Amino acid sequence: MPKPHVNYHLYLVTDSTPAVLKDPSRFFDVVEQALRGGVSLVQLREKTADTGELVSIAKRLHELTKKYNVPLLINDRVDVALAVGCEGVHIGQDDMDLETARKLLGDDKIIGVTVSNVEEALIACKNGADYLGIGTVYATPTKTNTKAIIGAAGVREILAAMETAGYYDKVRTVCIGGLNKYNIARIMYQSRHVDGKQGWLTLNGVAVVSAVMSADDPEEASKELLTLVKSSDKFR
Ligand code: TZP
Ligand code: MG
Repeated sequence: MPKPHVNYHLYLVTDSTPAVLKDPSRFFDVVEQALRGGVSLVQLREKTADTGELVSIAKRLHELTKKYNVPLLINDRVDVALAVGCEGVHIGQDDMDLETARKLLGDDKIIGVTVSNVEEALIACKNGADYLGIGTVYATPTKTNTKAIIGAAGVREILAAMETAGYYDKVRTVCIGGLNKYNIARIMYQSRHVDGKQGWLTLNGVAVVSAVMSADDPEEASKELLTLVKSSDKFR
C-alpha cells in the first residue's frame, strides 16, 4: 500500500480533558464537526487513557476519519497505530526513536516528529520523518510541560536550516502551540533575506488543539482557520 497523500493544512490534535473540551462526552461529535469544517489530518492525543481504552477510542475515531478520507495518526503509541491500522504516528523527542518506529510501521505509514530546535529538526529529516511538528510556538495552557517556547524566530530558524540542508521541499512542516485565527497568518509566512533579496519560507500547515476543540462551533472555527492557512501554503 503506498503512503497516503497527506494534506497538512489544518491538523487537529485532539484533547478530551475538561480544560479543553467542556463536555468530554461530545468528543466524537466535536471531531466530526471539525472534519466537516475541513480539518485535513487528525492526531489522537490521549495522555491518560489506559491501553484498552485508547485502542477502543482509536478504532472508533478511525471509522470517523475514514468517512472523511482524512488520515489518523496516534500520539506516542506505535503499538496502538499498528493495532488499529491507522495511517501513522506522531512521536516526540522522548518517545520511541524514529528509526525503530519506521522499522515497525514500514514505509507506507506517516511518521511525524516534534522538534523545537535546528538540531532536532535536521536529525528528524535525515532519519526519514514525513513531517515535523515545530513548536512550542507560543505558550499554551493546553501543554505546560513544554521544553521551549520558540516563537516565530525559532520557526524561521528551523525552516531556514531545512532549506540550507536541502530538506525544505522534501519534508513537510506544521507548527503547534498557542495558534489561533489571530496569529496563524503571521506564523505561516517567515521572511528571510538571501543575497540582499527578500523571500519567504512557509509552513505546510498548522496544528491546533483548543482553537478547534474548545470552539463553540468547531465546524465554523475549522473553516475560518483553514481559509487563513490556505492563503499561505507553500505547496498550494
Ligand atoms: N505540543 C506542543 S504545544 C501543544 C502540543 C501538543 C498543545 C497545543 O495546544 P493549543 O491549544 O493549540 O495551544
Ligand atoms: Mg510524545
